[in-house]
Amino acid sequence: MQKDLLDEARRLLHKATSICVLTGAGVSAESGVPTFRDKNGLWRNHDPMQLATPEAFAATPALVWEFYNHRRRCIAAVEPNAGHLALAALERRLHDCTLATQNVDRLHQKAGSRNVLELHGDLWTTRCTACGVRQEDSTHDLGARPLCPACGGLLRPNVVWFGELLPQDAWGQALAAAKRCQVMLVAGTSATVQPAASLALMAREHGARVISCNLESTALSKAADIALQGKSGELLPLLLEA
Ligand code: BJW
Repeated sequence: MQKDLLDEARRLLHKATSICVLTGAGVSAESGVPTFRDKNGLWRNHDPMQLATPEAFAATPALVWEFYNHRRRCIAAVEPNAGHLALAALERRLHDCTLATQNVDRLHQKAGSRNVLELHGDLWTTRCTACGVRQEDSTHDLGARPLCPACGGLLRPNVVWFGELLPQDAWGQALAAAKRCQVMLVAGTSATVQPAASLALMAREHGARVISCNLESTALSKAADIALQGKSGELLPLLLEA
């Protein structure tokens, strides 16, 4: 059964000239990056509303920075897996391939993907809460109250918290890619967070076939044309090999 689905998905992907990919934390799980909502996920012991909202940062910046410094140390030590590499290879052989990721770990870029839209920002960039300046900084631990070298304001992680708008440029490009693609490939996301999760449905409304790869069944995998169950580090290379 899964073999038939895999063959059908491979056929669709090989025929397509325009593909949009949406990834989530599950794609980095095999690299050793914890997901959010799985039983061993980041939010097993933490309330997201106390760590991933602008209100939480305003109330307890040191606690929020402790969480993000921990995450920076974790991703500094990991490497892309076979799923990231398969997606990078797909981009190299296709003229129109857009990778929209909810991940903030930069592992797609480390694997060689170039056309990456970071819908939820990234962990290696800081943003000044006073003057707005963004700066790349690969220091693993920035301390409890990192300050802006330009104006002395408090820095925050350049990620998108609940209640905040997605970066409009990245979101606009992701929407356009979802609307024009023939196949939308969704991997490793619980598809619970909007508006990112809506990209796949948007693609479908515009005529794309939707393929989902996830360890578990999700609302999106139920709505997909083809739902493949398994690890993305195993499924994506099988699906995308030339
Ligand atoms: C594997 C695997 C393996 C494991 N192989 N698979 C309706 C419309 C619009 C907005 C909303 C709405 N209802 C509610 C909202 C607001 C909110 C929202 O969606 N809330 C829901 C939770 C209900 N959205 C927002 O606030 C967004 N902004 C917005 O909408 O602005 C407009 C607006 C403003 C004000 C009011 C209303 C609207 C912003 C969302 C920002 C999300 N940010 C986070 C944190 C980023 C920073 C950080 O990293 O700390 O982004 S939350 C967190 O969830 C993170 C992730 O990118 C995101 C998605 O998680 P993901 O990637 O799916 O991970 P998991 O853990 O959930 O799932 C992992 C999956 O992998 C599982 O399915 C596993 O089975 C699978 N898996 N191993 C394959 N090896």
